[in-house]
Amino acid sequence: MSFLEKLRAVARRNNSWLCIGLDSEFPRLPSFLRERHGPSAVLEFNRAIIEATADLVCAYKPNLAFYEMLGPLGLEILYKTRELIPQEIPIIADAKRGDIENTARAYAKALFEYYRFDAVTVNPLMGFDSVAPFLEYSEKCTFLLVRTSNPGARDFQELNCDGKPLYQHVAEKARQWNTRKNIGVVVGATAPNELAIVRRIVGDEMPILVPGIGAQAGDLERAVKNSVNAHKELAIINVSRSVIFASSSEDFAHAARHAALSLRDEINRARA
Ligand code: OMP
Repeated sequence: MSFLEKLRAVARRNNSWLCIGLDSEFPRLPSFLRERHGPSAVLEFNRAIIEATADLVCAYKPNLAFYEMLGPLGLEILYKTRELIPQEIPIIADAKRGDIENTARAYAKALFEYYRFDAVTVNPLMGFDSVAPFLEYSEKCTFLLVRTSNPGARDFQELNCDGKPLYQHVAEKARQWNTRKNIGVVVGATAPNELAIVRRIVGDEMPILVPGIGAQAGDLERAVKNSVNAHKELAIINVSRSVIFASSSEDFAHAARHAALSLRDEINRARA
């Protein structure tokens, strides 16, 4: 089953285009969990969040940084987290890779074969040969950073190159390189106008991963309206901190569920 088939099936079943970012930064976890488990609290935290929200999401997106910061134990927790997520729910590894061809091949092998993630984020600025090894996995999806959500996105991504901003060239390349139908793009919710432009460039068959709602204050309604395709789908709205850290007390999983439920419904209202 391809990433797109898996994504659509879960989105339909859960009536959801919400992706929860498992950015489970150890120092931000509820103190009672940290005191009870030490760094392994990250796994217990993820277990509770996944159990509380698995019927409300279209995907999960762990950002590898929050696992790598714990050293080897963090990588073990990442691997085990992968196993906690029901098989039918796609997992996007937010790894933001990008390197020369043989190194990219090793990154792709690690993320797709060892960890068995369904999708990965890649920074495409090193060009096609740095992306190609990921694209060989036709059942997986490679999300290319096009227009990121952070303030510094303007430093390079909006520079005028040959009459248009650099991010638009990247979106055009994403479309050209998508011969296996396994590319997605990343555009921040903080850039709603650019989202609409990118949707026009990439067409209706490509998923757009949209981070920047909640802690980064992107406008959810505009982001959703501008990123969905003609069938009001394929916009994966990622929210991390404002869902998983909705409460820092014993009720944290319940609070995460509550936050996820209202975001899912808000996304659906904006799609309608
Ligand atoms: P919150 O701001 O807590 O919802 O987290 C956003 C998540 O999306 C983090 O894991 C970021 O690394 C990631 N992200 C962005 O915030 N901006 C981008 O432009 C791209 C990403 C990403 O690739 O997911």
